Amino acid sequence: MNMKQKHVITRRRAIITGLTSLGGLLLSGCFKKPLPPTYGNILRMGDNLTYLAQRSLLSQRALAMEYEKSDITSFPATGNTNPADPKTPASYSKEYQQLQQNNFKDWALSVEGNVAKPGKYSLDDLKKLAQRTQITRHTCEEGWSAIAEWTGVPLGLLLQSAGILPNARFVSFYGYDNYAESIDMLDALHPQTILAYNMNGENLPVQHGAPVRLRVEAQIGYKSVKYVHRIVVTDKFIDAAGDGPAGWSWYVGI
Ligand SMILES: Nc1nc2c(c(=O)[nH]1)N[C@H]1C(S)=C(S)[C@@H](COP(=O)(O)O)O[C@H]1N2
Ligand SMILES: [Mo]
Repeated sequence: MNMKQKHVITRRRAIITGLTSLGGLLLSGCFKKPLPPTYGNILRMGDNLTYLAQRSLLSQRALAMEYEKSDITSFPATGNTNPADPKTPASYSKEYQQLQQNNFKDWALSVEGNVAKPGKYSLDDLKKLAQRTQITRHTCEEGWSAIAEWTGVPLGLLLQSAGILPNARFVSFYGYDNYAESIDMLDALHPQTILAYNMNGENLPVQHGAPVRLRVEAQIGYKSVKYVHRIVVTDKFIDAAGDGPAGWSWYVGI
């Protein structure tokens, strides 16, 4: 290769690098549109636009706004608020009831799927990993929002300690009340995506998902699964929530 050819290639590379740093908008517009994994499901058509818009326009590392302690508000508990209550048959879990009676000492989180070391993590195991504290706004699809402080282990850290396999693309979360949701690896590795065990400096209360709940600050409130007991890393997309309660979209970035 002569010098001139080499120069042209280097220049082309520089242009491509420049384009990438423009934010991916041009690249995604010209070459490949990021399609949500629910693509083709008519009930979840809304995902196509929101996923495309956010994944193209926003930096994938964009952080949700964080607040001061003085911004913390009262926080309603919604959806299922106690899987130990047999009067709520749809969400009742005997296992959860027994764990709660023993202050969750025997609780363990199962990490499964496309990880090198599947296994169980006790609350102490999780607390030994580095923690993150964040004061964020929770936005519910029903039209209310509230601010609280959450402390927990970044999901990315836990997944790294379990050894994410190269084909891993999604993570599903299962709650004791049979509630489930899934997110993609970008949201799973997002620095503000944490498994929270403290709320406002105290142990996470039962009505808010004790002993551990997910916080996905880059998305709407219903992705933040309470009462998490099982995490499954998958290469294929699993619509863990089915078509979503009442037609909720799979992807709702905020
Ligand atoms: N396991 C479980 N997680 C859940 C829900 C639920 O019913 N069960 N409700 C979701 C919805 S719609 C919202 S708005 C938030 C409510 O969390 P909160 O009860 O702490 O306000 O949890 C989400 N995660
Ligand atoms: Mo919600």
